[in-house]
Amino acid sequence: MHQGRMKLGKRMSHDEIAARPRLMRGHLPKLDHSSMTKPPKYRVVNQLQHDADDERSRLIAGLRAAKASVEPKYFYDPLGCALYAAICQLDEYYLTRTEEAIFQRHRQAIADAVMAGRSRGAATGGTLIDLGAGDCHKAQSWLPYLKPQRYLAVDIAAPGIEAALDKFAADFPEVEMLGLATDFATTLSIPADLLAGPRTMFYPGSSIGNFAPDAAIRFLAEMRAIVGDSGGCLLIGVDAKKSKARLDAAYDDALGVTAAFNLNVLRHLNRVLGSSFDCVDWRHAGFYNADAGRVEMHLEAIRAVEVNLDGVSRHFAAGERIHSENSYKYHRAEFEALLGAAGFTETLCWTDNEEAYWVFCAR
Ligand code: AVI
Repeated sequence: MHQGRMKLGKRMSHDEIAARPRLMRGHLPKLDHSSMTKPPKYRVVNQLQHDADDERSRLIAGLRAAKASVEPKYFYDPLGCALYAAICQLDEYYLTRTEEAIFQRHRQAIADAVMAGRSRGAATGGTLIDLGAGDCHKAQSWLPYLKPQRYLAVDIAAPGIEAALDKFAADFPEVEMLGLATDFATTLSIPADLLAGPRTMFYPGSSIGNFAPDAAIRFLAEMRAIVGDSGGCLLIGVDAKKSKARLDAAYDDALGVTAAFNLNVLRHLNRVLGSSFDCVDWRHAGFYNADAGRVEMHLEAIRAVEVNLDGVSRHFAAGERIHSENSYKYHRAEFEALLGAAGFTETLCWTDNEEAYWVFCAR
């Protein structure tokens, strides 16, 4: 007998009616046969070797150093990710909008350039490797054009990859969905069994700017090695050098979203380290350093503060800074030189009317 069916011959009280399991007609839960019979829609490989002690020691050493610094990866806790998504919608932060406008305007030409190497390699759809994939939304508009056989989302956030692929797989059932959780800021190595056919590396958002130029060359060379002679290429977005006024505004917006993004690092550090940073003691500094060709972000102590770092007090004088990010900007020729140093020999470039942003296809 069904648990929820009324017993004959006995009237149910109001309380019994309210408490009965909702298995009556019209409320029968549907059995999800698909999840019982179909294989999972995606596969995620986790390469993250989390050495918490090592990470903690590096973090503390950076904060205790005479010139204190923290790695930009500490921006991206859940609130930091939400604040970064908000930054991308700011009037001042032209990067995301401009890149998307270039993609939209030149979608077919860029897709043709990406596919142009295919005759040299296998003629199949190959693998689209989305570096820093996040919620995979940037790749979404490319899939119908590049028609890969496989899509590989690479990101440091393993749970984020699974959630994104779960949604993405339903929209593109013909594409094999794979994920790789790894910290590619350190090194990029993709297991061979995740790759098939020509390899297209997709690295949008000008995130390459967050590497110092020598580290950027190292990382681009790793990408070049993965493309190999498969007939694939690298499709990458890069922010251009421009006026200090425009860059200062992009990294210190009127609403204070970038300030919140930067200050949130202190909350994240308190959680990770048990430190005693108080956001009210600090202010955001974000500005273009034209001599270094980069935007710098710092957290600056408003007043002298003592911060408990792992049981030891660290004194920060008023005006002392913690360096939290660099975002390098490139003239077209400068970035082409970086690509050349990394082993790419052919490049194509698209830009907007103001030459505020570059999209390169390199092989
Ligand atoms: C993720 N990265 C490309 C951003 C940038 O512009 O360097 C991070 C960011 N920092 C402040 N605003 C946005």
